[in-house]
Amino acid sequence: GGAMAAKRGALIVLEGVDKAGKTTQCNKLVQALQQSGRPAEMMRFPDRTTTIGQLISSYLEKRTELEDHAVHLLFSANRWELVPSMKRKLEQGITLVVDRYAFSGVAFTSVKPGFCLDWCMKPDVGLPKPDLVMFLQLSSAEAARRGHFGEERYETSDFQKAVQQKFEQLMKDESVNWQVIDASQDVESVHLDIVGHSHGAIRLAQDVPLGELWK
Ligand code: NYM
Repeated sequence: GGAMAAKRGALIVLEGVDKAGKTTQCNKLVQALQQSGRPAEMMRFPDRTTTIGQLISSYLEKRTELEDHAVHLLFSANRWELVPSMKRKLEQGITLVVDRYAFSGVAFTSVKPGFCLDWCMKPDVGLPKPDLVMFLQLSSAEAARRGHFGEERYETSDFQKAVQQKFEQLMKDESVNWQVIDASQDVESVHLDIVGHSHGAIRLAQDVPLGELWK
């Protein structure tokens, strides 16, 4: 681009098992960034507002059945359909704070019988690569202490434990900028950790082009 091109925003993802506090922390991060004068917006996956997202939502609410491979591809398609608008916003200098991304996609499906990590990753290869992925770490005992799981599909303690192990495998991949956050701390302490990592990522992202995930 020309000398006047605006600095791009950063793509920041929060991941973790259910009850880790991702949504609360995404909201607080967006607020903190905006208050310090940095344009920022929150996104979440699945984005249940699109046509594909409505199919996913109905599946998660157990109102419909979908074949396991088919629903995996729908979760991925739901990310790809948002890519043009994500890229536009990042180019405009807006930092995107994303509640779940391809890592949830892989971790949740790969727990199902007959799925391997490799097959699960393929449809998401080439997505915009996050500049920072923060994994909100929470023991299953602590998650249980936070109250009952919901009624949606996958919301059982055994499934979540298996998902946690898949996340641990994904975190070995050093091509992704993972940061583990201790989510058992109080909300404000978790927030301060997250803000610290985010400022660093925003600064670094200004000078490097957006990458492609797992490519
Ligand atoms: N989930 C989420 C998947 O199985 N695959 C995906 O690609 C993504 C992004 O959907 N249990 C699962 C994880 C969650 C559920 O829950 C979405 P929520 O509460 O909307 O984040």
